[in-house]
Amino acid sequence: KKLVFATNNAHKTVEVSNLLAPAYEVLNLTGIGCEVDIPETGHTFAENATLKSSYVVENFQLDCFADDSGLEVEALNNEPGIYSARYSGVRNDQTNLEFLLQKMEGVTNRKARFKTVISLMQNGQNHLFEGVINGQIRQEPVGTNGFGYDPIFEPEGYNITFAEMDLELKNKISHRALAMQQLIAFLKG
Ligand code: ITT
Repeated sequence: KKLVFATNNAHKTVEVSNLLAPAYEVLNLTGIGCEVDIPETGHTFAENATLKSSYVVENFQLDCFADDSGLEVEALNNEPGIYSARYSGVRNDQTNLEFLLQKMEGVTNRKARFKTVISLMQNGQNHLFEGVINGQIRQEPVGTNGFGYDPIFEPEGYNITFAEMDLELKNKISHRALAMQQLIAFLKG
């Protein structure tokens, strides 16, 4: 069975495809011939996830799901949040990570959490699933796996960053994995 995932983020596609295999084959936006960067004008993860999933329903008449996610840092009033993908003003993971580390210079409260909200549009109905993981922001980036802020995020209960984990471990514990587990349970009915 095929499931449409309304994303342009190749890293998200890899993580999600892995969680849905072998039961489902995942088609991302490129996979359905959608070349658009869907506008994310909402004020919450849920609103933005719904904007992405609804866009595909309206323009391609396909049921689908979308993921809106980001990093909330306590000492930064939960920034970058929904602005995680372009926190520094540009859409570049490395630049955004360095920008965040700079803001955290001298800050002792390193508490942060990653959040994912998934919107599943099925038969005209919107179903929302949320995943959260707590952790802390490292002083320096470590690790080369994953994407985004992974090299500076150490999840609670571990002494390595997301970027030091293999896909299998990140996919057991991450915000996205937790939201996906709920989506999968829902799909199983
Ligand atoms: P789509 O909207 O096309 O799905 P995107 O990259 O724009 O892709 P978001 O709007 O949800 O996705 O922005 C999420 C940003 O938050 C992403 O670019 C990363 O910087 C960060 N992020 C989200 N999940 C992450 C993860 O698992 N590890 C590291 N950073 C993550």
